Amino acid sequence: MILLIPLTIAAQPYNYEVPSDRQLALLIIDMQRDFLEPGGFGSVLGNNVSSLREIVPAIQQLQATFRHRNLTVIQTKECHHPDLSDCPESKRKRGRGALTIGDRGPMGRILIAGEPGNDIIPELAPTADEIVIEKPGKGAFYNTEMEEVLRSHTITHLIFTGVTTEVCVQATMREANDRGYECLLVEDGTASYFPEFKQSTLEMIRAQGGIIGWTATTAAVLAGLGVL
Ligand code: TIU
Repeated sequence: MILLIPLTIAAQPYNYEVPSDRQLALLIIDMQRDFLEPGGFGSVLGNNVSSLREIVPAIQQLQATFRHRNLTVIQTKECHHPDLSDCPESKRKRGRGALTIGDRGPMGRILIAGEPGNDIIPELAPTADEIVIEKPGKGAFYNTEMEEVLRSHTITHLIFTGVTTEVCVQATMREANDRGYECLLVEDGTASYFPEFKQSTLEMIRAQGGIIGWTATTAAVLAGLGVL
């Protein structure tokens, strides 16, 4: 017999209820060297990448808790095939810096699958049996196996972390919300190169009675999981 463990997480705009912890997954979006280290995609777009590191300990704590409870953890990586067949020219042309997607930088070819710079940062490295979904877009449902993976794991509730808040995290959360998933964004587990964009994203997600979903702190999520 499978034991159903219901969870309540203190969140905004109101409590986030999960019927069974088996229906819950932790999503870690794009915590890659390409976004967090100098010389990667984030920095060739002109951003100061150092501030994103501050969310690493919170995500590590959530990752460790989900692993310990044998709950589903899914990581995503934004990347393209080496021949760029899955990268629209419109995306390559953006940024207008000296380097763009596919060019060679200090960590290998920028935003290309298999290059050192495209790896997830070592602090959050997935174990061999954890799910990693490669995505060519900002949203993690576009042109990926995400929906199939969630369905096969009977996941209905998603806890979102990662970077950047208003780009890949928000895009994925909106895609998930439209597909009927109940989504919660971890306030101190997500970061943007623009703190004011992060703040606005948190507010727009939980506005209008949770139009896109919920937000909560790492401490509240851990408390809901019975950890703190
Ligand atoms: N540039 C930026 O803020 N983000 C991205 O390009 N990708 C993700 O958010 N992962």
